[in-house]
Amino acid sequence: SKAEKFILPEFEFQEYMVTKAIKVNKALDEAIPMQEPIKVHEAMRYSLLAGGKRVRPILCMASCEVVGGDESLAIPAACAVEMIHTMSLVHDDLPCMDNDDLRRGKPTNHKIFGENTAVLAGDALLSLAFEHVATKTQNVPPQRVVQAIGELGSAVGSEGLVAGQIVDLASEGKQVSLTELEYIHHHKTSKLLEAAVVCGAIMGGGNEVDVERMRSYARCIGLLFQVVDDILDVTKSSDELGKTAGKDLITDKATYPKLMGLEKARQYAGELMAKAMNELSYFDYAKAAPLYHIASYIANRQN
Ligand code: GRG
Repeated sequence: SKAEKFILPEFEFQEYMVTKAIKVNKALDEAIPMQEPIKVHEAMRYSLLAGGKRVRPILCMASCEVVGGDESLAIPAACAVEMIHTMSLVHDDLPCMDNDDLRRGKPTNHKIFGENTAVLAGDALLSLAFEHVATKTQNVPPQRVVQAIGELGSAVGSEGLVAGQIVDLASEGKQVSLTELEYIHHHKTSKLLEAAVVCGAIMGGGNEVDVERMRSYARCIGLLFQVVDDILDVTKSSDELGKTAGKDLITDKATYPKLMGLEKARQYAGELMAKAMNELSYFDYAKAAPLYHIASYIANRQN
């Protein structure tokens, strides 16, 4: 693959991811103490602490560090991004949306707490995300905090996640063009990854050029994530004729390999990774190590 052409900086990637995830998990745990009304706080904590990969908060912290900031500046923003991501999953799983029973290997929020509580827990997580950045960020100029809050808002709203979800819902059972597919992925996946990375760079004190380079990096890896997901869908199903293949046939879901062919999709993934790496080349090589490795990981993951 294209990825092998890049020489990655030597770096303990696994250890880095685990260390960062532990910090994020601790901060998330502290962000929502158990208190009255018990039911909603329990529901919020259930999904937030259910053990996602924490890719978005880790990206936020890494982006803060690449522009020269201390990780601590970005931790509240990193938590906010994970709260938003979690609430989008809770609402996405509801019977009125995707109607899923399992998420992160556990019963979905509404299966445990009921639909009404799941809706409210999602709303509360979304509100808390903004409150958390506004009140818990320290040692960052207020103008930067306000800018970051604006980025988060636009990533979630009717020009962000909500836009992606509503276009996705409208496209169900229809033929989707490559342009529409890209629109859905860009809004459902890339926008929040972008906000995570951009907020990190803003909190870390990055200048405008740095912030825009990191935005471009984030867009590339967001799209890359989806293209690779689609490629894995095809390659997995041809290996084992497993569940994925069956599901695809039924929903007739549009994917990159279906719309552009497997080889073109692989080539596209390679180009996206190269572009992401190129944006990083403007930063200190050692400080950018985690971000190189995250891009490479997204490009080369096998499941
Ligand atoms: C945001 C107000 C508001 C409503 C939500 C439901 C909805 C609108 C949007 C759907 C967003 C959605 C489900 C996007 C898919 C994103 C995605 C790639 C999820 C998988 O992310 P991972 O792999 O998951 O990072 P973990 O569990 O590891 O965190």
